[in-house]
Amino acid sequence: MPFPKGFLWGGAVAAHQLEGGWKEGGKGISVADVMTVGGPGKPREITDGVLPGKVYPNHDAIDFYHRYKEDIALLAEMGFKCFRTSIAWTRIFPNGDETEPNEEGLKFYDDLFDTMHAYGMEPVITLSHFEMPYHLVTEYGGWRNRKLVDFFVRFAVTVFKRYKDKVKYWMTFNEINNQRDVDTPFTAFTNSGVLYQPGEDRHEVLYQVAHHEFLASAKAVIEGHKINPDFQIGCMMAMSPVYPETCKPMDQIAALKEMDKTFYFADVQCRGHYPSYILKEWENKGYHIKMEPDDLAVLEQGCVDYFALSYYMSFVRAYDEQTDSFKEVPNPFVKASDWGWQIDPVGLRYMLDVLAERYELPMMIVENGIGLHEQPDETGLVQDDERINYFAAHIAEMKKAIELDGVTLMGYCPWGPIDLVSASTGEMEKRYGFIYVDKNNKGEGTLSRKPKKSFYWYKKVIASNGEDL
Ligand code: P53
Repeated sequence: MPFPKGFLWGGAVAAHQLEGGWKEGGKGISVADVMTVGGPGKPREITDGVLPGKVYPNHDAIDFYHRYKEDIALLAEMGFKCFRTSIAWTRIFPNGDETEPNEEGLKFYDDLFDTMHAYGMEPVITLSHFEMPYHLVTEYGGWRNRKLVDFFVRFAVTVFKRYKDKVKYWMTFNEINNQRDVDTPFTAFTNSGVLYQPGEDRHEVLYQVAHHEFLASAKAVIEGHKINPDFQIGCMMAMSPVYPETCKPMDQIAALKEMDKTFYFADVQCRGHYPSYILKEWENKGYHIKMEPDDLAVLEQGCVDYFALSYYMSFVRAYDEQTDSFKEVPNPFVKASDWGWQIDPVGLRYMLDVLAERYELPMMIVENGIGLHEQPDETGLVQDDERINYFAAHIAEMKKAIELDGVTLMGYCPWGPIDLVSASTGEMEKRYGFIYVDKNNKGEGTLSRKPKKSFYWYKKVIASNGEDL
């Protein structure tokens, strides 16, 4: 039996991608509320506040805010042992800089967690998942500003205290390493509420921003353990292995350097200090990252308890001799989804093994899945064999990582068990769910929920503790 007893089979979502109710219960405007719908080849627009005539898909999303009882009941029918969601910061501190929390927001998550527990479902909670208060962007410049550390810690401590007997598993920042890509506005804005300004060195800004987030995360870990020593507080990384294109020595360096952009985030959060390759880069580029005297000690003390990761795809890098630079190239050995995400189940085993060897921490896969274009057939059923095959192949590799390679895995939460708003494109029609939601990219539909074929398949997987794929 590769999967231990008590293995956390479940699914994962984020508040802004499914709740809707963007102005209800005293909620403030978040960064997700000023992002329009995009599509393949059409990036989401980040608007200057909420503008008339634009479509903002997160405002209503799939109305989980009002329908969570019905939705949790459906997830329970699949046998979910856990459910990962985030607490919308803006429901608790609508502007982010208040001193007192919003009771109505706290009450909402009390009810949500109680509903989960009624079905024996363990909440797995992200503190910041692409949904920080927009006020912190306009008034403070997002995480560029060190004041955000205290605002975040106040938010974290508030919810830690409130839910100390209801939530055991926490994560601080979702996919904190997404912002390694400084070329698109999306990552800096969703991760950190940062809009790069013309002429500034984006990497230097990124390192300052991330330093504030590392501090906030470490302080949250330290404070969280005081509130409940049983808390398990993790980091959360988007992990995509990067392979060298060939066995040419410089291709190895190309792949390694790309992986380091991600490892840097994990190294600080898991090992408690900056790795030497980053310190050298700062020195070589003349970067000055502002720190206060105690910061490094805080990082050292605030190491995470476990490693949470999302896994969707892998990449390939090559060294380009002509330009003496590194570049991304497609992988001819794997297929890609309609959105160009390269499907690679073996990459999951590879990634888990590398992380286990590097950090020696228990791990939780808190996202994995495939976005598909889907239509119900004439009987109303979505026949999503492609999704079933995707998951079966990934779970089989997970099993090998545990059984053959000795990886410690706490749980598995496929992304978007119920169709929801895509983070990168804002589409409803990039569907991940075991449950179909009747809503399209224009926002039309009845919002009715219906299990897809994969719903019954995943139920069987959970019931057999991963044996029956
Ligand atoms: P969507 C990029 C690369 C890997 C994961 O993504 C990513 C992203 C940014 O979108 O995000 C995570 O909806 C993220 C979720 C997101 C999910 O992957 O763009 O944590 O919020 O929905 C899937 O297809």
